[in-house]
Parts: sequence; C-alpha cells; structure tokens
Amino acid sequence: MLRNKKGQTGLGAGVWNLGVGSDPFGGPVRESVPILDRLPLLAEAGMTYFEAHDSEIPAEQVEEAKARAAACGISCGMYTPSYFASPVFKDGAMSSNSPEIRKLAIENGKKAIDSAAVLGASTVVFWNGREGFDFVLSKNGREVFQRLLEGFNQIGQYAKEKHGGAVRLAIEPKPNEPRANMYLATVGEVLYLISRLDPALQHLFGVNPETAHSRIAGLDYVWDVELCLEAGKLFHIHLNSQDSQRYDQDLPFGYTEPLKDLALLVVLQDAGYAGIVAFDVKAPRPDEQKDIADILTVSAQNLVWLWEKALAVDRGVLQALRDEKRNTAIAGYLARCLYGSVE
Ligand code: XLS
Ligand code: MG
Repeated sequence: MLRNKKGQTGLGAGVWNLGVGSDPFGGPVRESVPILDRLPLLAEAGMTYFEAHDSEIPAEQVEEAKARAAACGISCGMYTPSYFASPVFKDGAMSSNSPEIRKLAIENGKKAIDSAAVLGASTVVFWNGREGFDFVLSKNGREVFQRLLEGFNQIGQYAKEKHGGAVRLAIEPKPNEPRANMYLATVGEVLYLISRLDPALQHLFGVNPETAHSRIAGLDYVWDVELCLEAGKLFHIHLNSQDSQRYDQDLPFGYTEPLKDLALLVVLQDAGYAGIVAFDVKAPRPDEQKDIADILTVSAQNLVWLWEKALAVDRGVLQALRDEKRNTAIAGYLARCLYGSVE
C-alpha cells in the first residue's frame, strides 16, 4: 500500500511476470505455474491487483479467474489483448498489411474490453507488440498510421457504446523488441496518435508508460511521465528497471536508477496520480521455482521505501533551490533524501 496516495493505493503486477525463465537462447528452466495458480502468488507478494493478457486468461475463463482472485483477496487491475503471441500477428495486428488480420485484431480488442468489464478492470492496455517493421518499405508508414487510427476509433466507439466509458484504453509505447522498429514507439508518438483520433473518443484513450521502455528508447522516464500527466493521459503505469540501453530486461523497480525513481515518485505524488501503480518485471532465468516471486517482493519493497522517502522530500527546499537556480544542489538534495546524511 502506498501511504497518502490519491485513489488506488494498492500495487499491481502481471501474471506473466512469474514465467518459466525462457529467453531467445533457451527454453524453460522452471515448471510452468498454471496461470490461475499465479494469483495467490501475486497476493502473497503483496499485490492488490493482477494483470493478464487474453492469451493467459481467455474470455471463457474470466469468471473463474475472477472467483479465484477474489478468494485470495485480489482483483483485476488491467486486462490486455495479446498482439504478439499468435503466429497470425507475426507481422503486426492493427498495422498488418492484411485486412483480415486487422479485422481480427479489432475484434480481439473489443473482446478484451468485454472481458475487462466482467473482471471489473477499469483499464485495457494496448501494447504495440508486433506493430512494427524489420525492413523499410515492407509497410507504407502513412497507411499504417491511418490503419491505427481506424482500429483505435472502432475499438473506442465500441467501448463507448457498450460500456459507456467504464473501461478506459491505455496505449503502451515501446521502441523495439520484438520488432526492429515499432510503431507507437514513444510516449510522444502515442499522444500524437490520440490527438488524431475521433475527438468524441479521445477522452477514452490514454497512455501506459513503462519506465524501462523509455530507457530502451534512450529517453528519460520522468519527463515521459510528466508529459502524460500534463496531457491528462496517465491512465496506468508500468514500473521496472533497465540496466542501460539494451534488450528489454524487466528488472526490479528501484534497482538501477533509485534517484530517478525517487524523482518519479515525487512527480506522481505532486500530480495526485490516482490510478494503479503496477510492475512489469520478469522473474530472472537463474531464480529457483520457490523464489519466483522475489522479483515482485523486491520491487514492492523498493517502491514503498522510495515512496516514503518521496513523501519526506521537502517541496519548499526544492522550490527554493529552483528559485536560486541551484540545479546541482537539487541533485544533491535528492541524494541526501535518498541516501541520508552523516552529520
Ligand atoms: C512488453 C510489455 C508487455 C505489456 C503488456 O514489453 O511491457 O508486457 O505490458 O502486453
Ligand atoms: Mg509493460
């Protein structure tokens, strides 16, 4: 629980965070925990909300998942259509060159909204997955943008008519992986896309920034989140860490850049962010089966510690240093708040 937070104070995590440890170079190293058996593991790790893809908890299973989650005291915070796992989406979903595949992607998006409503989740995330290209000119980028507009407009219209805005839609940017280049690569690109959607639907659309994805793009995640907040579009957030600009690592939150994480929490507190704070992390390959949830407990512990430290940051001191144009001293003050001081 995040003390003095506005709105939802519990933490969330994905059922996919507790995977079998496979990577592009090797298969599973742990037994696969059946998806619904991961719900009690998330609850024991201190999560209030679980998140799942339609490929993990399909529409036919949502009632059962809801009951299993309720039995261990958690609920669905976010649900999301997988636009990456099935071979049918190997060259994109809503951006595909094939009209049948685009249609299927839109249908899956609508179905995910219905499932989210049954689960009681207020947010459906659209991660760009395989929306992208490995070779230039394999798709016409201008047409792709129109396809994305058309797809999201149709999905937004459906959400509005069927659920009257009870389910909000958050697009999650990522610059690469699994594709060499991905459409909707950055927060700025997603905000631009939203600004081009049907004005009557734009209020349903927001962003789910992920700290590591900004880092993979070489961007600063504090500014990315500030930009979402300024636009009134921070609908959800995925926290994790990234050890430099390489492959997507999904390391524990608070691990690589604690000072920047502290600053991020100051920003969220000052903006009165009321939505769910969730982790998108990955149990590392070497971790034993019995320790599979360490990635969550470490992330949660780091977050709670940093959240408390962020509450203690004296905003008056920050403002005074800003007024005095002492930028380096601001860095020093944050470090002092983080590391403490030896008097
Ligand atoms: C992958 C994404 C993914 C989304 C949900 O990099 O972060 O896990 O959060 O599809
Ligand atoms: Mg994510």
